[in-house]
Amino acid sequence: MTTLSQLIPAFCAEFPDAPSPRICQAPGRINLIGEHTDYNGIPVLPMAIDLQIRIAFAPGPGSRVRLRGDGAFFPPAEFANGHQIPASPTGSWDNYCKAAIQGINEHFTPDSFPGLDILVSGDIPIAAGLSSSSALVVACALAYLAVLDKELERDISRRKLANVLADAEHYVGTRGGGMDQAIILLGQRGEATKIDFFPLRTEQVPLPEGYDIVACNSMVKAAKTGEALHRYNEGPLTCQLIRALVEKQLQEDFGEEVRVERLGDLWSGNLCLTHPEVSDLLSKTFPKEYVTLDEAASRLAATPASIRKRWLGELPEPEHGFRLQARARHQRTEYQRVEAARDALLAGEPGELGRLMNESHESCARDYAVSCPELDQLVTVARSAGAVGARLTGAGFGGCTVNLVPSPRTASFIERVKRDYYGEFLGKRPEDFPASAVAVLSPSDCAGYVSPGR
Ligand code: NG1
Repeated sequence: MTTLSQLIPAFCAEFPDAPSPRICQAPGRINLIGEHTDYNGIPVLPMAIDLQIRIAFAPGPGSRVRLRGDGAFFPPAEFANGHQIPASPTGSWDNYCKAAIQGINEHFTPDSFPGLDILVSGDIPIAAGLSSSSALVVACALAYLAVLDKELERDISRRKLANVLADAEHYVGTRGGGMDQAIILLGQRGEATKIDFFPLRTEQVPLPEGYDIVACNSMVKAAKTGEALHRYNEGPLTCQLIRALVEKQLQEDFGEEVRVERLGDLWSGNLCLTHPEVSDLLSKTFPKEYVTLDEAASRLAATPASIRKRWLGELPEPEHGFRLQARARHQRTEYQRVEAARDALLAGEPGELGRLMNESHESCARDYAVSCPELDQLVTVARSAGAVGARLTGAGFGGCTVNLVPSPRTASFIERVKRDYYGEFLGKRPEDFPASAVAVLSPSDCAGYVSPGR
């Protein structure tokens, strides 16, 4: 990554006609537990990490947004700022900047749409489940706010901005929740953060002393574009169908209008069901593993076409129907695990946290089907190499695992993972994978502006 002192001269070389730039940065994140739950309003427990997207920026000419990057992943791009900014093809990196600008425009409805020059640099591995994409969205948003003369906390709170950007990122085609934007904007150095949604709220949680949080990259790219985008969206879309069927069941049980806006509502608000009550409700709603589109339609007194239109879109129907029972079970059990993990951290019980992380991986793999053979192998290797907890982190389908490792064992853990996973399983020579494939991560500061002197 371009260092802070190199960033300003690099910006001036790219944009010789621009005024002197400012700098802002946004960290990646690693999620300790609570996977694929945020979009249902069910809590998560991530931490911001000491890997960053860092950008130098200045007002640009007219309404032009000019983007430059210091890596091959960031080819030059340009677009016009305006009311509705047309998206580039799926997977283009400029879409993340467009998402941020469009989201801020929708929030502030400015009279004019200023230009912006941006030079992006960063060391968060791309498509590794460490949220490089949301870090880019947040960093671009901070830059654009400054150009609009809007100040964080004065004109928009961090909390509000996190919500605005969670919605804004849907622009790129993913139907994600609000975990990434929230932890990137609200995380605190030295601690993990339990995040609850609707309304967004955070609780700082200490990390266990004498343990390291280690990320291991499976080296399977999990870019949420193309095929992987559809696989990711299968989670949020099928959860909408689960929600509708559960709502229907409740209406039948209570004989009145019960509204469930998102699955997390079951545990809060008017319903405030206990975990055993939710478990009973889900067993009743999903007595068998699969629900076909026709069955769902008849249950909801709707047509398959209207179910597609409202919730599923073009999601292909698997041969036996949608696996709603197991997906719903993951939501319920993961909720319990996040709460138990927070309690374990507050009580100083790292062994319990590790156990919950292991269980979470099994649930993500078996019930939610977001793992892959490489991630499964990597957690197996990690556990035998000394991790007390190992699980996939982030969207899954590749990317990284998160591991809880007793600090005295970290060095030998890293050696074992290199030998047994990268060497034996992937068949790579040590020089064929980057040293950063295994990284000890510390909980870092949230996103903000940086003075170049730092
Ligand atoms: P990553 O790992 O950054 O792709 C995605 C979603 C999160 C969350 C996790 C799974 C976005 C921006 N991020 O994260 O909201 O659903 O998957 O827990 O869509």
